[in-house]
Parts: sequence; structure tokens; C-alpha cells
Amino acid sequence: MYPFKEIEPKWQKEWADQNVFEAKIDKSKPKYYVLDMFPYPSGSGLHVGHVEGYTASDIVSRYKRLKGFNVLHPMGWDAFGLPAEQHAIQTGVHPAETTKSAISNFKRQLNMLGFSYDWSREISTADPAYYKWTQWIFEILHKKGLAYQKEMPVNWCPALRTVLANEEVVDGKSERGGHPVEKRMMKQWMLKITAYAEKLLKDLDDNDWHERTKEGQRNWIGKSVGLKGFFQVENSDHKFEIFTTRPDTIFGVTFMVVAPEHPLVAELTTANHKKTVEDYQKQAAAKLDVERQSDTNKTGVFTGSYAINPVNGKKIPIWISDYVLMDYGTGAIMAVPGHDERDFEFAKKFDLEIIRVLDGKEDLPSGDGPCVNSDFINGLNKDDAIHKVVAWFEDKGLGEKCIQYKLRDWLFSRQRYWGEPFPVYFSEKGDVNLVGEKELPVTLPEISDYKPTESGEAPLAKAPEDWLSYQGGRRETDTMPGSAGSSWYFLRYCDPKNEEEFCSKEAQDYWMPVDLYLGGAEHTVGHLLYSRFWQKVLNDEGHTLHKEPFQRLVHQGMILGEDGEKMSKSRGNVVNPDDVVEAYGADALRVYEMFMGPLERDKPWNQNGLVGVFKFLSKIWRATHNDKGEFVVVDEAPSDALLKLTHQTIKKVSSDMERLSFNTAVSQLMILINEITKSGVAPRFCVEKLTVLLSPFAPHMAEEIWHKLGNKTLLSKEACWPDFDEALAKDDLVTIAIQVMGKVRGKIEVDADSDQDTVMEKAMQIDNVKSRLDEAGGPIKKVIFVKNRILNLIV
Ligand code: ANZ
Repeated sequence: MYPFKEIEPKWQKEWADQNVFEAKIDKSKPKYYVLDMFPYPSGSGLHVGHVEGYTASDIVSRYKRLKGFNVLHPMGWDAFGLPAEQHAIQTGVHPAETTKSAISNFKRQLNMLGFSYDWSREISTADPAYYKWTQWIFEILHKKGLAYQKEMPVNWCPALRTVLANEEVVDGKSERGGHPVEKRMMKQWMLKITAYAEKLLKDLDDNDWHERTKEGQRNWIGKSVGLKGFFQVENSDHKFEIFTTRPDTIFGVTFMVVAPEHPLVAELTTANHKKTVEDYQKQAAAKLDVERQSDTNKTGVFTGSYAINPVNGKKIPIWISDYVLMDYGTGAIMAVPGHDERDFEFAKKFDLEIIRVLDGKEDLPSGDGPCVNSDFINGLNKDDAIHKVVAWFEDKGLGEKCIQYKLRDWLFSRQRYWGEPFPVYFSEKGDVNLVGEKELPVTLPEISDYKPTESGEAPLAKAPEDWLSYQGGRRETDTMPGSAGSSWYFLRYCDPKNEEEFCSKEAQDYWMPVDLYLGGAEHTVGHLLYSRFWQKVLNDEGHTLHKEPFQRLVHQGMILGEDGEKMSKSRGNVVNPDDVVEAYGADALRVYEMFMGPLERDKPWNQNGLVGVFKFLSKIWRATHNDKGEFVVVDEAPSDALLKLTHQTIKKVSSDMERLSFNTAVSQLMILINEITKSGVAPRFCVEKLTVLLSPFAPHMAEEIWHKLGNKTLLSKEACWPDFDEALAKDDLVTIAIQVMGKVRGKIEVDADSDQDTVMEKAMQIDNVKSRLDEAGGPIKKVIFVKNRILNLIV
């Protein structure tokens, strides 16, 4: 067995003693900033899912150093926020204490895994020296009019006893803990992220992110272009405004629906409908927006009034229903049950008229036209019809083209203890004042009773009087959400000790933007959107140099339990990294998690796979050491075959690194060590290359062998990623028979293991194949491809 217990701590100490991973600005070198989503330090310690992402980013960091980059790879703690506080409440220990011990446990575990972090840049969002600047950013937002207070219906979670942002509510439950969420009216701090909707949308295009993540953000921002137009109420002076994305369906309107909270409801309601309408309003008020939108069983009541469709004078009943939301568009719609699914369900349920105004086979959802039964837009396609109807409204002064976003402002206050205090106090008259930059940080006072209350009163209301009273006024007792500190930490890493500025221009100029950001896909909206928003506000104010913070973004998949289910304590399928390292070592855990499969895929844990990887590392050890543990690498030149394979391995692993295809890189290293083992000797040339290629994955073993090869420097500090000889690395050629309908019509030479597309492309250049295909006439129906042997085209 290879002595990982001895090797691993030894090299970790050496790296730390020599400050190998400390990053300093060095303009003679290209920089590379590799960022992990920092963890919230929970009591349960590091999860194997963290290990996956952190290993991948560590591999990239080490690889980039070997390629000569000046790498910034920092780590810190998302220490404020709900999870830390929940944990404290469960254990009865103050969150400051539990956070501290959780951090030290996390740090021990990260070091145990050999991650190459620059610990001189460690930050914690709960540190006053850090949150001073979070408060400073809040002051900027406030001065720009982007932070405001509002009495509004909020998502209140009784179990967590706090409000939650929409992004923190999933299917009507709290994202953390899965507790039910209800609606309450409360005065809250809001950040006007909606003012940045267009920029947040547009600048996504230039980011090197997965299309799925971009789409997630686009949908969350939810831009719609449509018409805002007025409908007159029959026999009344009132008119009301609707928003529609499909003005082309206006001749299909058979009823109107206004939101139950709409200010016009009282006036629209006739005497004999008053009671039912008011009862319905009460019922709707209790529901969350998500419930209202997802309810399949539509509800609603008639107001007794009618509207007039401006384009044809048709009289149409006005209803109220909770599927129309007050805070989207205008809170009122023209209903087109012939083409809108929700309107269709509603019409079916209440037996309302349904008219088809778009020609097309499918019933729902609406197609692109052409319009029918539609007077002056008959025969037009969707876009032309929309254009014409919008022009009609504009012409009559009845409406205009308009853009709507689904994005809502960011709910920014929490009735909790464990968060940043606002740098705000209220005068006796209730005016809002900022404490001013010089008075920052406003430190979180120590209080013993930090539990949230059922009434929603903030725990800080119980803070000592000398904290609460300030400048003749009272301090704000709400705190900021967990997402505050994490919305700018990537900037602070660039300049973590600066007491004068949140991050100097010089540091930003050199290190920003983040070149690679790695973390879980659950942050598709939320964190990633908030961070982009702050970066942009700071950019507009001249405090940041870049519009976008994260150039390339990659989400690692989830590591599932052996049973293929999400790891959870209750299922008993959790794997603890401490146990794995104890039994097999850090290198084995790292390599195994990379070998499990493609980085972005979800993958189940498999103990046999782990053992297999341990055997692979042991094989490298045995190939380079004899039974007595003596190093046995020989100076003789490798055989031609081994030399070729070594160059091929350098080529393959290099390209895999760029693509973050770590599982395939590991399998190539396995092939190489198998051949070295088979040959019976370990030639220095091959071992040297193997060691460097292995080092990002298994840095401890690599450092040990590097040392035994006689090097006096640390491999982790070197810039010695090997080059390959293109001629030697070239794959062998194979001859492939090209058949048309099973008859050989030509032969081509290609690199061994070429894929179907490559072979196909070459085959199509053969005249005889082309003419046979033409003769057969008609498209290729089927392709039979046997790697390295046959390509058969069936017409
Ligand atoms: C008529 C129509 C016909 C509509 C049709 C759709 C299809 P997006 O694309 O999501 O922006 N709507 C407008 N305001 C609403 C509100 N406050 N609550 C609920 N629904 C509302 O959706 C815009 C469409 O959603 C609008 O276009 C309107 O219905 C509805 F074949 O108008 B449409």
C-alpha cells in the first residue's frame, strides 16, 4: 500500500510553509482567477459535493500554474444568513460561536484535501472588516435611489420566522428546509434590481456560460413586448388599461379579467355582486402568487359590469380572478379563450363564449396566424397583425407599445439576527438617514436572545439601548439577507486587506473578471443575478472596472448516494469525506470524484469505483518503487511504443484540461501507467511526464515522486506543463471501407479511432461514393459505422 498517510500531510505542510499559493500582482505574467462558490459553514462539515467542485477548480488552478499563469484561487466563508442561524438555534449555541467552529472544521477539511488556496486572502462575510463594505455598497444603492422601503405583501415563513425573497421560495415552500410559506403585509427594504433588467439581459450574451443557465436568467427576468391599451367601461366614465403580448387576437376577446386587488374593482362591482366580489377578494388575498399562477382549477366572480372592445364595439363582461396578478403588466387582461390556455380553462368553467381568430390546426396554445374573423387584420400573420393593432391603438390615443419584465425588486430585509445591520437610522419623524461612510461598520451587537419572534419583530429590537438609539433617532433593526455578503465577495478577494477601499482599481484591473467560476446549478438565478446587479451598479458609479463579474461559469453535477438518490441524513446514504480520506487518502478521493463521470453530470457514489481509483494510484506507486519502498525509476530511454504513448498522453490530457474533461484525462493516465507497468521498467522520461500530468489531480503523490526524481523545487510552484511532439503524438492510421448499400465503393485512411463524422466527411469526397449515392437518388436513410473498419451508407 502506498504511504498516503505520511505523504499527504508532509506536502501540505511544505506548501503552507513556503506560501506556495499566495498570489501577488505580477504584470509580467498572465493572470487566471479561479473562483469557487464559497460555502456557508454548516455544522455538518464538507459534503462530497463540495469536494467535487473544489477538486475541479483546484485542478484548473494547478494546471494553469503549470502553464505559467499567475493564479488567484481564494476561499472564504458565506458566514451570515439563515443556515448558520438555524443551526445555532437548533444547538442553542450562539451563531458567532457555531460559525467559528464550523469554519475551523471546514478549513481543516479543505487543507486535508490539498486544495491550493491562497489563505492570505481568506474572508468571512460576518467579519466587521468585511461587512463594513457590504454596508458601504448599501449606502451607494440608497444614494442612487436603488434601495427603498415599502409596505407590501411578502413571503412569510412561519417556521423560519422571516420573510423570503421570491428566489428563496420553491413551489410555495422555503428553499432551505422546505417549510410552508404564506403571505403577510410588512414594511421591507427593497433593492431596485428591475432598473437593471435590460442590462442584465443584454450583457448575458457575452458571457461564456452554459446556455441553460443563461436561459434560466432570461426566463427569470422575463421580458415581454406587447401593448398597453385602454378599454372603456360600458355606461361609465371609467376606462381601464390591459397588457397583452398578443394584440393580434383582439377580435377574439370575449371577457375581461382584473386582479382581485385592482383599485377599480370596487367601482366596477354593481350592487348585487358586491358580496360575492368582496368574499372572493378576501380569499385571494391569502394566496401566494405561485399558487395563484399554478392553480389548475380556475376561480373567479363576475363584477356585473361590461367593457367595450374598442376595435369592434363588442360588449364584454368584466370578471375578477386571482390568475391575474396585480403586480404584472397592468393587473388587468383582455381574455382570449380561443387561444390562451388560462383563459380557455376559465371560459370552460364559467361557460363563457369562445371565438377562434387565428387559423391553424392546433387548438392551443395560439399559433402564428393568419388572422381570421378579425376585420382589418384578416389574413395577416402574427407580427404584421400585432404591428397594425398597436398602430391602431396609438392612432386613437388609446394605448402604446410596451415592454414588461417578470423580474421583481429584490426583497432585502430579514427579521433575523445573524446578518449585516443596515447603516440606517430613523429620526423621530421617521425620516430615513444613512449613518455615513465614516461611521462604518455598524457592528452587529452581541445579544443573548437572538431568536426570531412569531410576530415578525426583528431580534435586534431587543438590542441594548445604547446600540438602538443613534443621533437622537433609532437604528434599523432588520438585517440584510444572506445573499448580501455573497454578492460582491469575488471583488474583495482581489484586495482583501484594503482598509481604504472595498477593492482598489489596481487589483481589479489585474485580477478581474473571474476567469472561471465553479459552483452548483441551484444558483442559476438568485446569487448570480444579484452579483451581476451589484457589479453593474458599482460599475455605473465608477467603482468597478468591468460590467460583468464572471467570464466563464461551470456548474458541477450532484454527487448522489450509492442508491442513486440525493444524499441526506434521513436516507443514511451520506458519504463523509473525512472517512474516505482516512481510508484511502486525499489523492484517491480527488481522483475518484473526477473519474466518476463528466463534471456537469449528476453521478451516484460507488465504493468499488473508489477502490478502483485507489488501485490506480497504488499501481503508479508500485511502478516507481520496489517492495522495500525504494525508488526504482531508471535512466534508460523508453521503448518506441512507450515514447509514443507518453506523447499521446500529453496531447490528450492537455486538451482534456482545457475542456474540463477530467474523467477522460484520468482514463488516459490509467492507460499510460498500465503500459509502463507491463513493460517492467519505469523510464525516467515517462515517469517525469506522468508525474506532471498527474499533479493537478493527485498533487501529493506527484509532489513526492517529483522530489524523488531529484528535483529540489516544489512541483506545485513550477511552470513545467510538458509539450508533446506532434509527429509522435499522432494516432496510427487505419483503413476504412466505405460502402454504399453494403457494396464497397472506396477506401480511406484516417486516424485510428476517428469518429463517424470525421469518416463521413472524408467518404463524401470520394467520387465513386458520390456518384453511387446520386444514382440511388434520395437522402441517406441510415448510416452503419463500425469504428476503425466500415462505413456503410443506406439510401
Ligand atoms: C391576450 C392573449 C392572447 C394573451 C393569447 C396571451 C395569449 P407573458 O408572455 O408572460 O408576458 N397577462 C397580462 N397581464 C397579466 C397579469 N397581470 N396576470 C396574469 N396574466 C397576465 O404573458 C403576457 C400575457 O399574459 C398577456 O397576453 C395576457 O394574456 C396575460 F393568445 O393577452 B395575453
